[in-house]
Amino acid sequence: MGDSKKIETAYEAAKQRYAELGVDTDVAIKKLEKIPISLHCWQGDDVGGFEEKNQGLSGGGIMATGAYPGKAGTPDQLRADIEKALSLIPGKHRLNLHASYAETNKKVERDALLPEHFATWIDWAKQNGLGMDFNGTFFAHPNAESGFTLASADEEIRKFWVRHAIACRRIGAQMGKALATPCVTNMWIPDGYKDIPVDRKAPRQRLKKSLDEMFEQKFDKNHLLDAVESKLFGIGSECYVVGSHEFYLAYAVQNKTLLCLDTGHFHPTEVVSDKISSVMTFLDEILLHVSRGVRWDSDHVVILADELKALAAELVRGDYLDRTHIGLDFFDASINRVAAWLIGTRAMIKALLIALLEPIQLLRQAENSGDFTTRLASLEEIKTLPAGAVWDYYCIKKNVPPQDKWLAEVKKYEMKVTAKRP
Ligand code: RNT
Ligand code: ZN
Repeated sequence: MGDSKKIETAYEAAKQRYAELGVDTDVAIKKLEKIPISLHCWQGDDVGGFEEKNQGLSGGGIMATGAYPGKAGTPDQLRADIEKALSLIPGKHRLNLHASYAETNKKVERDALLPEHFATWIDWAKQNGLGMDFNGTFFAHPNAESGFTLASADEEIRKFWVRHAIACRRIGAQMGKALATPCVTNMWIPDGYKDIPVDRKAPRQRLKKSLDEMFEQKFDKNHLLDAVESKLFGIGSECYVVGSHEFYLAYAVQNKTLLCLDTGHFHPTEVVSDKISSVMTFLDEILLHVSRGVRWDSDHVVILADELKALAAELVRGDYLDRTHIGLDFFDASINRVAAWLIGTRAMIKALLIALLEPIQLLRQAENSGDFTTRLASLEEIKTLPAGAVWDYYCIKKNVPPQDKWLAEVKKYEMKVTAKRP
């Protein structure tokens, strides 16, 4: 029996098993194929970007570690790597770009960036049928060396970053217009203190002022959606981060922006899965940065962990998928970077599939009738339902390698392409 035949047979058996629990696997697959994941460009080159003088990440509150060979060194290499990754991921997805990936002939300051500096990216996205999302780059820059950007007490520096944000929103709006799908433009700043501050108030007031200035201009929501991203602490901002969760949640509610919840930006026992239904009671839409926190790091490659499954389950159970933009945010320089994208993105899609296959009626019935014994027992039993058989079938239906077969493709690409890079 050929591999595809085996997968189809296993799928038929899985379909029957799920049907017994009132779940239609074909319907789950139909829903799954409509969920785009925004693939972050920065996994491909350790958040390096293509500015004239590559400043690296120092001082930015984030850090890529590892020295695996073969990282993308040019925009064309990065695009080729992303194309390779996308060719091995089922479904239609999006590209999430940072402002530092502009393509300019000569040095263009960040506050002078224009949509034309992203024309090649936009054309490429169009050719590949990808929507685009965008991010301001508020780190790895001389004007970020003090550790403060939009919340800086230095008015010239603060204004510089406000101009950068305004430039980014114009670029995002142009991306959305050109690709006929709204571009979620996210703002994350590293601002904070390594040690205990005595004034927690003034920087937050300055940040509010900057945000108000940045978001003054209104754009068509079909082109641009603004998002603000909170964080608990960063490297070098352990004691105080200006843009905390409370700060941005309040700002987003008051100003009707999207809130970006990065799953690596909270206390280790605090989970984003529990926050979705709270913030969605007050916000129209959210952006997710799906990541994996490990001890002090917030950016490990996403895996199919319990919390990822819980997050996906919340999106499905609450019917929030239409109001949620799912982006990824991790950067691991210690393994093959194309494989990192694939591991993380495939894990995210698997989690969504498992959520869509959940026999929710049974579970709700148990909960609503107060039968918590059945609820817990059922939650345990469904963990070993044959979701893997549905996943493999979904992969072959979408013409991408099922199981671990994508890895051989990545190794081939490594030998032929990435390993040859200087
Ligand atoms: C940093 C934020 C931010 C970055 C990217 C590169 O803690 O998560 O989203 O990771 O913008
Ligand atoms: Zn993030």
